Amino acid sequence: MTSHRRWVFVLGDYKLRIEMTDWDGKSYWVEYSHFRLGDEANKYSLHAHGYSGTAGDSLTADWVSHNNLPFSTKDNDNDKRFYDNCAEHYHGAWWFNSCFESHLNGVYYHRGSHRDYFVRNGIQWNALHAHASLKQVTMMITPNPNVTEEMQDELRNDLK
Ligand SMILES: [Ca+2]
Repeated sequence: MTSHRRWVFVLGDYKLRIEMTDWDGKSYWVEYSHFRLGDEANKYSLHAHGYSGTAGDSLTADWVSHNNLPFSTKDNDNDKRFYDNCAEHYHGAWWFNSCFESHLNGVYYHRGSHRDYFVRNGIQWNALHAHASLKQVTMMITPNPNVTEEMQDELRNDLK
């Protein structure tokens, strides 16, 4: 049964909703109609598609996409920056590129200010604030009910 659960996790198709509030008290949301993670061998890579929302797309927009990138932690550097460890530098785990357009596991800064304007290691969603940390963030997933056999095949092929 364990493998069954794992199968569901890897191939499951989810909807992702992220709600964010900044220190001005303004709230924003984004949704990705399809969201799933790669398996352990693929280092839990990010696969998100179908953006909608009010915050702007700092996860999958072409010029800054985090799509298909593996998850990085400070002791597991899978990012695209060869000369640095993004997770260590920015104090949090994420699907780092070199390094990020969004980073929702950053340092919590009261009032949103960073100690250093150029460090940018706070809770970041660059489409909202490139140089200020967010006050509150919630990431939620819910399974997509209508995953067809065809879509499952696509997901399987995608993981090969
Ligand atoms: Ca690196």
